[in-house]
Amino acid sequence: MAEANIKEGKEPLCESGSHYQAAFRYMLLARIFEERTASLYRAGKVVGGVFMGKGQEAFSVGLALALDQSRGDVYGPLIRDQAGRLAFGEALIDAARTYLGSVEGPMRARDGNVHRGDILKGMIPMISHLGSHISVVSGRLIGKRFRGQKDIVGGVCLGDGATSTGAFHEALNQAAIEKLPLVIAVADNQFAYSTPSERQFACADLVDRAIGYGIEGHSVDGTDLSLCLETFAKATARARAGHGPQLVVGHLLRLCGHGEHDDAAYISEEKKQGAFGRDCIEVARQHLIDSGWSTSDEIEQWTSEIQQQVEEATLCAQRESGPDPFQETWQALATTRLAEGLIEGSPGQ
Ligand SMILES: Cc1ncc(C[n+]2csc(CCOP(=O)(O)OP(=O)(O)O)c2C)c(N)n1
Repeated sequence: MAEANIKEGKEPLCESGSHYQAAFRYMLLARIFEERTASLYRAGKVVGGVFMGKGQEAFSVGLALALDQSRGDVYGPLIRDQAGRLAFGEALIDAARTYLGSVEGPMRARDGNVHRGDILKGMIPMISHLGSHISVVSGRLIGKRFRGQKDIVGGVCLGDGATSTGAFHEALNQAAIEKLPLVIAVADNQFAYSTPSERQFACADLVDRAIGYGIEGHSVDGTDLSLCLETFAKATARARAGHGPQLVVGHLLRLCGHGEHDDAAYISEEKKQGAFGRDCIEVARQHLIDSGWSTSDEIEQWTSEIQQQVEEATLCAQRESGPDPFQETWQALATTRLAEGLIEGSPGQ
């Protein structure tokens, strides 16, 4: 029987300073960019919602860095995965252009801010926030299997609320039966909008569900970057080696509202002071200093470089125009690319 529910230990098995530094910088870039975007939203410069990944950056980056775009891995990020998107290769300017409605952006300003992606690069635009996202990534993996492509892993991101939907159960069951090389990252941030976890599921840890589906599960402190990197590296390697779907549950707290329109008044002080209420960026910053991998001066230097980078990207996107309705074809972007034969296996090829 497959090994199930691998509870991650407190100590990471191996670590490299440069890998950890790189992960931290993506986390910092995501945080600073999202804070800038939130302030533009409050100033009325962003149309649509702004959803932040505050508190989830370590978990997000852990999955994205474990995937390998050059091998054809696919990644299905969600609304709180700015850090992972950047780590998987999204250009900051593409994120800024989408939020600011520039026609130069990857979705030509037609899609919701977080509904962006690049199918050719393996980054699947999210179709819904909830469980149906899994089937889209599974479909991509099955397609690659039909074409004989091997050793490819798909990573898909979910929240705890997604695990309460029927689509989650159907998709997990199918992935288990097909033994898909799928890593399902569930960020248990203790809330689905304003519904707390205790009103959503009765098991002690969502990872316990892995046993019922016959798949392997991993439970990790999502505020600890070392453990996140370690856990996702292990889960991805097992998926690639043919051990089937891997359910990775990260325990953390959403350190913001559901979106910037929500003040999160329902998140109690007790939860904020709880074991998973700490800020993963602060934890990682301290770890960099304590391990001697970086000094606080160095981290300050990165912070100001990143602030500059974010400023340049947002200013550039703000100067660009929106789409001209008379020039646009209004076809779905993926369809245009299919028609042009740009997607592997498409009729045009
Ligand atoms: C089928 C469906 N029902 C409801 C919604 C509205 N909705 C969007 S996000 C969300 C809560 C998601 O919570 P969770 O999965 O825990 O993710 P989190 O926001 O905490 O990251 C809901 C109910 C939706 N997008 N799709």
